[in-house]
Amino acid sequence: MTDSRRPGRLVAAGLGVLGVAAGVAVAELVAASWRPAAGPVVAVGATVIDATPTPLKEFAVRTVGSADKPLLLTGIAVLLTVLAAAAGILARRHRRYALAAGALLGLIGATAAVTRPTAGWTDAVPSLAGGVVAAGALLLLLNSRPVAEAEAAPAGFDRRAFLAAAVVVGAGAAGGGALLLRRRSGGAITAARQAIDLPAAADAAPPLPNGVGPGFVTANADFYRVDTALTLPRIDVDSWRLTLGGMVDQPATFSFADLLDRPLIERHITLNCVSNEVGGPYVGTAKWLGVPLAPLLREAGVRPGADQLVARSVEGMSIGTPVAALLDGRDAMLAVGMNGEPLPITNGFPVRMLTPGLYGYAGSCKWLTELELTRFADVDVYWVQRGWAADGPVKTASRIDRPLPFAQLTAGTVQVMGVAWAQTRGIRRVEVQVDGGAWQPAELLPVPSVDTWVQWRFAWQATAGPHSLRVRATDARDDTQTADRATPFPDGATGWHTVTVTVS
Ligand SMILES: Nc1nc2c(c(=O)[nH]1)N[C@H]1C(S)=C(S)[C@@H](COP(=O)(O)O)O[C@H]1N2
Ligand SMILES: [Mo]
Repeated sequence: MTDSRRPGRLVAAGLGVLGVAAGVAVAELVAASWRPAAGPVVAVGATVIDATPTPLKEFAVRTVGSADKPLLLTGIAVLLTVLAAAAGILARRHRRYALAAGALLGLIGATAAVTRPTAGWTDAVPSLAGGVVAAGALLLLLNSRPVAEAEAAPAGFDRRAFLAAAVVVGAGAAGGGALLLRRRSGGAITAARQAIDLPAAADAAPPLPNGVGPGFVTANADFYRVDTALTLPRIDVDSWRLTLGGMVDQPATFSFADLLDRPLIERHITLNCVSNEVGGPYVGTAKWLGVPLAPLLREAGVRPGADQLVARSVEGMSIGTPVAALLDGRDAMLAVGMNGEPLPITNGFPVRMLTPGLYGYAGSCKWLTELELTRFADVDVYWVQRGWAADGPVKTASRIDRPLPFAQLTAGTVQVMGVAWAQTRGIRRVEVQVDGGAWQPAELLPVPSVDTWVQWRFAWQATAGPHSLRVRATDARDDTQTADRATPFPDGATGWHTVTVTVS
């Protein structure tokens, strides 16, 4: 009798996957309608990201770029499917495994959700609800009988198939509902962003000098994106607040309108990532609009001894910046605009910090919500906890953009060109070396300030054969880039960018 009720292994595995899918769908629906960040999939994914050792993160950024997040989500889905199938097979003999599977998944999701940096205890609710649903659905499916083995069932009525269909429909509805809710709230934020009419800067960006080459300003759509956010924080500007506190005389809270009421500055500034390899793509230049940070800090009254400004974002990132850098006269700002429009959501909407001359991880917190004046001795921020340098000054760097690596060229004059940067110091000289020969000066195109990259070009008389082209830059302090190769970890890559080409 008991045996006749027992589904085959394959059926049991399928029922396990169905039950868990129903649980996950319900958990995501509860989260989406209430607290999007508390969804188990995103919470577990974000926890995995934070727990990933730095070398592996580096490897991921290097090899898969921004595909790392979809890959992580796919990995979670595959693992969950395997676990669910195993739970179904185990529960076929002992029903308590269904309960154990529901409890385990619920607890994993709940633990991940409540331990996120900005979470509260109630963030456990979606996952726990999902766990209960998963266990319940699995038990229901396992306990029902196919018609062939159930004498009492009416002919043609397969109770298990019916239940399975019901669970599929239910899970599909819950999952679809969750996606719809997410999409709708995302759409509302996108619309609110588009409706924002940013005021003109009180202190506008100086016009770009004549002779600036194409590509000097990076379009928003082409601007690199580096962050740990598995799902984009979608912030409602009306309820958004920025608090300024810690070691200050006058703590303050700002709404978005409060910030826009202050005199704004507009500057071309090049931003780059400490994880960028020599020759890498994680660097871009935009025209930023924002509230200058130094006057804000002076008004608040920074107490003696406060040497670090910790910026925190809505999704829990923390970024520490030396107070000295913020008060030394550079154009550090709370940016609200990028290339003439409100900040794109990917680049920190509605407000991000931006500190010229520091790598993004040390001065440019996106989706900002809190500024705390503190000491480096008292607070280790996110990347510092993971071994990166507490201070993040940009190293002088240069890159060859044309010709592309392994290009096939024809003999004659070839325009070699690229960019070099040393924000806050400026670039004095760029030199090109062909096949290890003498360093030859490249022409520098004009720039609006020391805070942007410099475009350079070099007319090369190319002769037939394989060649290597190499570039190095010297900053305005007369420091030339070192030839020593260093990895991005822990404070930025060094070495000369080299490109190999063939001329015929
Ligand atoms: N909230 C948040 N801000 C962040 C990060 C992040 O992971 N989360 N990454 C930082 C890093 S490492 C860089 S290089 C810049 C990248 O900014 P972008 O994505 O606008 O180019 O954002 C910085 N600000
Ligand atoms: Mo970065």
